[in-house]
Amino acid sequence: MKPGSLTIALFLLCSFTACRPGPEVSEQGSISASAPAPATTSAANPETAATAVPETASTTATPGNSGPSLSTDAPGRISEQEQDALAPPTLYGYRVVRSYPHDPEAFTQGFTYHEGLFYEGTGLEGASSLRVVRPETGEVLKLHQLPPDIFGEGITLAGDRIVQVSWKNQQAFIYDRQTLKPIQRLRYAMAEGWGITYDGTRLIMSDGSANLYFLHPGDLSETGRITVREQGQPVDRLNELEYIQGEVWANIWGSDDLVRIQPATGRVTGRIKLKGLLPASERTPQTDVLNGIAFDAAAGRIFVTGKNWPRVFEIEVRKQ
Ligand SMILES: [Ca+2]
Repeated sequence: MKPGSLTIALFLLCSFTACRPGPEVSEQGSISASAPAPATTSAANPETAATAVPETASTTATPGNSGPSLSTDAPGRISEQEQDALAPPTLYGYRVVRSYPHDPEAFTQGFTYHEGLFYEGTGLEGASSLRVVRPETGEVLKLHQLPPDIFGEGITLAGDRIVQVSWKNQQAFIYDRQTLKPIQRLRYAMAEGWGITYDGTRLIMSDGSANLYFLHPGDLSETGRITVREQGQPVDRLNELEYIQGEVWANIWGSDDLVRIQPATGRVTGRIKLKGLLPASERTPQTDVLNGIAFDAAAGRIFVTGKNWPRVFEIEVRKQ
């Protein structure tokens, strides 16, 4: 089977079985008008180390994003829509199709693919960068260093531009895709920036909570948000994102799992278990967490890597 065919088939199955809009959509105004503060996790300095997060880590409740409510017009029964919201996600394993070299000094925070090249954003103050990388060799073809006080986070392509967010600076850096020349800086309202992706119309951003924020690509104003839930429960620590054929895929910070999210509802329809992807023999004290999903839309290829990982893996997901 051609790589990616299974993934596409599963998407088609999803579209017929479980991708109808649910009750969780919350189209709100700007954060300042609708909520006192963006939701944040209680984990301290979550992006600087791979320490385990206590089980008590929780998400601040956000007005307008309460859990699925049961209907009152049909006592004792729940609607099909509500059953969907509470259904367990499909579980997937993986198969490595191929691996590519990756700079083990790259503290990967943003990762995407376009026309034969990886685009990668790295983090840490004093070491944050935006780079264009040749997949086959790992060669850095273009490099832009961020100011030393900026901790770089997620990146995405949006047309002929690249958007790179920062961890706590509330600033996004906009670049020309071809040259990496900085075009402008824009502010956003979320207290923290983690991951970002683009669905062709909207930027979609994570902030370490269970929320995804939809932003206007022109000025980063919020046009809506959803809370991501798995069987009705919020899934926080959403980190690096990738828009893949109508879904948002996210890796969960500190875990080896990716989740597949319906952007219209926030429902987690699938969970991909990547434990063991980077073999123990290739791990060093500097090796950090899984972080980074990229998608080759033309060929249906999925790539994943991690912070300071020596390799990028092209994977095929398989239903367990
Ligand atoms: Ca990505």
